[in-house]
Amino acid sequence: MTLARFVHVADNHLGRRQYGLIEREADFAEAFQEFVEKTLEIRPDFVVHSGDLFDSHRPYPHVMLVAFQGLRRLAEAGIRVYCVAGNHDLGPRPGGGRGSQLPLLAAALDGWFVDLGYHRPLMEEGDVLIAGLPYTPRQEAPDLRRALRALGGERRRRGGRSVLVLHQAVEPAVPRFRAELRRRDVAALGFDYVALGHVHDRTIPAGEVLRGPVVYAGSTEIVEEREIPRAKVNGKGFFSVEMEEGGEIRMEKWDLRSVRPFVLVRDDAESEGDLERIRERVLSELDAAGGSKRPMVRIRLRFRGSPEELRRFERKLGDELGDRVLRIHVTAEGVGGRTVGEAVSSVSPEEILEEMLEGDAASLAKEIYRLASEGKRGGEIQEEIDRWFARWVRG
Ligand SMILES: [Mn+2]
Repeated sequence: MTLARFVHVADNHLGRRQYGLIEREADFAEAFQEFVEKTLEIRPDFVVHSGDLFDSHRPYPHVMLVAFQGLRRLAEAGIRVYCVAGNHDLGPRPGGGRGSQLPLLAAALDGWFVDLGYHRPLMEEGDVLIAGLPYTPRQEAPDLRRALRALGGERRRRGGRSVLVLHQAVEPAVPRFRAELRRRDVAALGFDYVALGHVHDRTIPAGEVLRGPVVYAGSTEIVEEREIPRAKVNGKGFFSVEMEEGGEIRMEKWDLRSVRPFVLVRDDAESEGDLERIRERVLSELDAAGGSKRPMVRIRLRFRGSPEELRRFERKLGDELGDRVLRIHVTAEGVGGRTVGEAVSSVSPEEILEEMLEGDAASLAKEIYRLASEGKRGGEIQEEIDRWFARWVRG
């Protein structure tokens, strides 16, 4: 007998404007809306959301509205959403600590949206205990593990069915040196289902009936190019989960139709002949792309020719494909990693910074760009850098 049925979703990254394209921002909103539609059809007892609802801790007002309207539809259908903040949802709070938009949504949705955190990590929905903590960075992993042990103890004390919701890098999905937690430690806490976010490739359930699975729902759209190959095989979407009285778990995979198809071609090119071969490859992959939207074409070349040759190639492809694709984005790297040419419709400064820099440096550069583009002046930007530096030194 089924005791409870819920939906597990994560990493919607609302507001992400990939390649600076407004169409890509709309794609992320549409994937989220399709998740809402399908969830209304499923009519689960509740939803767990494992973080990164937003792409930024400062979403634009229209992006907040997309989130609010979708969540309100679930609320009106009597479906409560239990959410934790992901690293993208979180930003610095003046005076210390981290904050997100989730408390605002919780207040606006009057109990139908629950922001699980260190302040309130446990809730009960019917007979099911739901525990969750926000993203906790690696340098605070000891605090996270302590809090998890306490939640595991509380679960044992109460008994009954239980779900744990987290947004973390868990080994072995993530290599040990970048992970905050190990899967077997998480599994040992004894929850019937562990709903994870952060890794954007979804976990494919290993069988029909499971015990205590530790599962990434995956992102609902393609956030990073490296997700493309697995998205082609496994799709993008969310899970519905049935909890049986005896502790068995049955998962069902739901794919989203609105996800933008990608044609990704990485190749070496030394001559115009090679470019011709690559052009044919793009055309045949485009024929096989499928999907309900015009594909995004992404070509990454290691290239020995001239920038003129590359531009001719890009123009020819553009003329040929024009209305069959959303956009063609070609980057070419010369010998030694030097960029010899880039042909792209419109790229945001954030995208360029992301390509140029890595990790903390990219985040800091984007933060400074954002502050400057919001009209912040020297002193305020300086304060932000000081806060960043203080955190970096502590970490
Ligand atoms: Mn994410």
